[in-house]
Amino acid sequence: MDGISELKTRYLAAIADASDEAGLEAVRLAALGKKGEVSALMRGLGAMPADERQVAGPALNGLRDELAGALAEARARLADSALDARLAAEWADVTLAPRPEREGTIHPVSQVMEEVAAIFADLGFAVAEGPQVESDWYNFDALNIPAEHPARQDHDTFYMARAEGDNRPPHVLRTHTSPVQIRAMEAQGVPIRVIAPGRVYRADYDQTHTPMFHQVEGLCIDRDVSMANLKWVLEEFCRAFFEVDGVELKFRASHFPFTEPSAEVDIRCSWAGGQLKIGEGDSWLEILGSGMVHPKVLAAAGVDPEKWQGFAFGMGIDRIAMLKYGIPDLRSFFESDLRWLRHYGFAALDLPTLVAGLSR
Ligand code: 2NL
Repeated sequence: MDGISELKTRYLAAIADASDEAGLEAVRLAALGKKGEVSALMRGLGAMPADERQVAGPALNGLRDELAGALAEARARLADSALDARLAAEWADVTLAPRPEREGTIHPVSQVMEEVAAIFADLGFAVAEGPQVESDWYNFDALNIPAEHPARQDHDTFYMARAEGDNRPPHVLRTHTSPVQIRAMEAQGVPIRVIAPGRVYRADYDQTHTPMFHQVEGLCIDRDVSMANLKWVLEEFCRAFFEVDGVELKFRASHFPFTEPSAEVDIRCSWAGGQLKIGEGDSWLEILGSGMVHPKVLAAAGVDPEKWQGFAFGMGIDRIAMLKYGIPDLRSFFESDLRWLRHYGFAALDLPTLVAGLSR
């Protein structure tokens, strides 16, 4: 059959020549599509005399199968070369150095806690931690704060709810980290030197007070500890923390239920040009409270006040961080960390940069 071998030669050539999948599809339609040449010949089989059909039928079937096979092969070949072309065009250099990532940063309060812990570690103080939800015993009674004391009013302290009908005294969000030190004395006994940094809670919110803030307390109990030791430890701390050598502290008589005698401690400073400078000038700034641990507090912690004595102190971490780094409003800790971060030179985390990063 000359017609068939002509078709076969022509279509096999067209298939071999097709340079993309669309071209190949056009060849398929021309040969094997509903209106294709091969299909038309096959439709003509019915009208042929039987003897011719017996020859033409198998020949056309063979042609159709051969072209279909060639089309499938060509389709695979074109797909392969399309993939090869894409791989050549879109290669990635995995050895390229990555773009620099914007880094987060340690929060200034965390940083100051670390600084404080490191300074007291050099002075022989370990770090103690404890629960933020406390019993009223550890938070108040053990510290010689009586039931009538104003600090125990609903108004100043966050009380946890009790179940209906449960009449035990409610737990509180600790108002200071002193309970951690009571627990430390019970657990480790004396002599003891610890600091207790952490979150504390009071129902207060204004320019200088936030409902959650950070405190570090310190405790030193031994056979022969005096206020002179307290003074030296606090002077060493202030010298190291504020980085001023000739630091001067003033001890002002004061009152706390848990210490006797008690003293508030001021540090020499100046406000020249509205700028606070620690360690020089004619002004004094209160930085902490302190005193000799009250005998009733030692007894409540299971320590014999006839044999042991010592000092304790407490200060606000947010406050000393503000003094060291010049932040005017305590609320910036909650409402605008960016001010802090900029102060530390982390411009990469400022607002415009963050917003640009998000919309990219
Ligand atoms: C302040 C005053 C102070 C203490 C905290 C304390 C702890 C124990 C026993 C006795 Cl276990 N005292 N802590 C003592 C004096 C003052 O804090 O103004 N804090 C911000």
